[in-house]
Amino acid sequence: MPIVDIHTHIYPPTYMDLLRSRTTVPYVRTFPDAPDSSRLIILPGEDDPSAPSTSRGRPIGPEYFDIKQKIAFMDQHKIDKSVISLANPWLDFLPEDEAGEAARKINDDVNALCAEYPGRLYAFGTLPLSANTETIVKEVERLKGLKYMRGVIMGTSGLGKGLDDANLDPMYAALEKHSQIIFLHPHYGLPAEVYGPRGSEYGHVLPLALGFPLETTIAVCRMLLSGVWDRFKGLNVLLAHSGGTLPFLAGRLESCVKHDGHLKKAGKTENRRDVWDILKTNIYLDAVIYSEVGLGAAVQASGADRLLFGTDHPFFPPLEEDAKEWHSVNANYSAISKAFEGNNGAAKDVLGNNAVRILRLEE
Ligand code: 5CU
Repeated sequence: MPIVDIHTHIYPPTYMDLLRSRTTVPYVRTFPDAPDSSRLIILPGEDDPSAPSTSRGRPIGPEYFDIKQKIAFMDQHKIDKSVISLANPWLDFLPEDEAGEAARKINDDVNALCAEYPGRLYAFGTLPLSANTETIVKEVERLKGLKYMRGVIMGTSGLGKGLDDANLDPMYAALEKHSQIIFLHPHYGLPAEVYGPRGSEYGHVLPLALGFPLETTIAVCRMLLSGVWDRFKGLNVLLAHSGGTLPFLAGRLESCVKHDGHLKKAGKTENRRDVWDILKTNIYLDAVIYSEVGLGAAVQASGADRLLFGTDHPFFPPLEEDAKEWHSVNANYSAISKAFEGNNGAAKDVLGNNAVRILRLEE
């Protein structure tokens, strides 16, 4: 049985060049109080000069961009295959006239990295979402011809107005037509004010533990409420972090829909696909939730045949300098073994068989 990591990121050389050439978020820079340590600044507000130095981005080393380090990490953690993806914030920040070419270069770069390790690496491509829809659709079509590409990763901003924007329909249509899955991943979190005036005292904990999953949850609920899956019944989406909080909140979402007078008056409470149908038909969930409790909700919502192991490498490395194994990875392994105690078959499916089947990793 192969072990497959479907949530594992890289910043390929072209993208690193871009980050190093910039002086505003997202970028890579050093700070005067630590001139030898490059820091990756990607999240909104992370370069606030008043923030403590340890919450200014994160240290960045070759594990973020050197494919040999990805393979070494896979070997260390007994991972046979990885489906690598560009990490956030992808190309969201690029001007319209640069995005198309950047996407082509980065996707070619990532495809070439996969070709160095045939059978071990596959990838999700990235789309030039700040370009026009014609350019986006062209890239979806071009990705079909890249041997190792198995779908696309994207954030929640869409063309700038979110994923319930009807102007995204040509992209959804192209992705559905070419059977390309969307790996939906958060980046923007929630507005900093929700974390209160003491937010920066808590490092990255609140934005990463809560902002990220809530961002995903809101994005996917907006897709659902706007009828994306009523229009594109074959559109498949893999949700990061076990669906944010969607499995836990799905019942509440449905109840709110059924009790909404505005939706009823507009005729939107009838003849619609409900969240449970979509969770079991169009949505896949990664198993990057670090506990059997969250994993249990994911299994109940979508089924063990739609759950896929991941690590989030190179994020969440151990803080001890000499640690070889990553706690974050072991927490995900351990959650799977506890959630599927006595059901070895399902555990193996989540660890790898599902990914091989869903993402065609034997081709
Ligand atoms: O630690 C972080 O900021 C992140 C991030 O930005 N993206 C991600 O996928 N995981 C952790």
